[in-house]
Amino acid sequence: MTDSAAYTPPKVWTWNADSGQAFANINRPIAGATHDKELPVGEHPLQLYSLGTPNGVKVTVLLEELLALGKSGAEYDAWLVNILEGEQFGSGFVGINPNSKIPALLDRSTNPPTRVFESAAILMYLAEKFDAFLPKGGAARAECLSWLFWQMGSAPYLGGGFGHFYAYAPIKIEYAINRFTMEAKRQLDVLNRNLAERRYLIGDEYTIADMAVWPWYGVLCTGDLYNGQEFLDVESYTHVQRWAKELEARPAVQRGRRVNKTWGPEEERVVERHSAADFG
Ligand SMILES: N[C@@H](CCC(=O)N[C@@H](CS)C(=O)NCC(=O)O)C(=O)O
Repeated sequence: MTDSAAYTPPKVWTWNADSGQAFANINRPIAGATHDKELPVGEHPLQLYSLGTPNGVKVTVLLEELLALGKSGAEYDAWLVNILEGEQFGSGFVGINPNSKIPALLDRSTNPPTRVFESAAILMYLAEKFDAFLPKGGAARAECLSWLFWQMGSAPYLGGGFGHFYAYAPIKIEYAINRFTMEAKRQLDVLNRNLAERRYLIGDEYTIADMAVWPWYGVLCTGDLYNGQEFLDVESYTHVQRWAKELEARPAVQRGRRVNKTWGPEEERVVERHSAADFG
């Protein structure tokens, strides 16, 4: 890697697969499959291909909440996609998500099966299919979708920006860390001000917007994301703290966050989920 202060971009960028970047083994400037691999299929109508990262957890929390509500059609098989091993580039996975990122869902209750990719699209699809956690219309629906898409637009600055440069980059670049820390803290303040006046993100109703935001900003404030709690002074976002603690006490959230998890204490991991019995 060149010294960043001395770097002059060439006329045309070329790919150096050994760039020394974090995740260089899976990052590529091209899309598409790298190898043939069929996806496994279980017995339930809903097949989820995922990993227990914040984007994956959004969907497993919703599925567990739907089941807790008694929506038995939401039974699902959650298969592990090991992104560090490049499994997102297998032909079967690319067939349901051409963007090669978890989570991806296949609904086999329709003919032909329906593929859904992008976590917010999956949340909306399931919320509409089971008629829960998404207000049907008017201002409440608009507010729910606004916070849902706020999360989708904001979290890449938290993960790909702050998280990457603070925790993962092989060199600490003050300019990049300052830029993305400023933005991460601004986003936390946006949430904190909203939650100062509301129990959940849109008011008194718990929705898919909370489920999308919690695995990122809730876990950042009360748990362990990028080891940045002290640096970001997360304790000072008291309303986010209160909301995050309320959500993490929900049994469905506790189950959902364990699905497709391959790290942390052994007893918390549910590497694949095929029935409620998998939670032990
Ligand atoms: N906007 C996408 C982002 C999904 C995403 O970034 N997934 C990451 C894991 S959290 C991934 O699969 N990365 C693999 C890769 O980039 O090759 C969504 O919300 O579904």
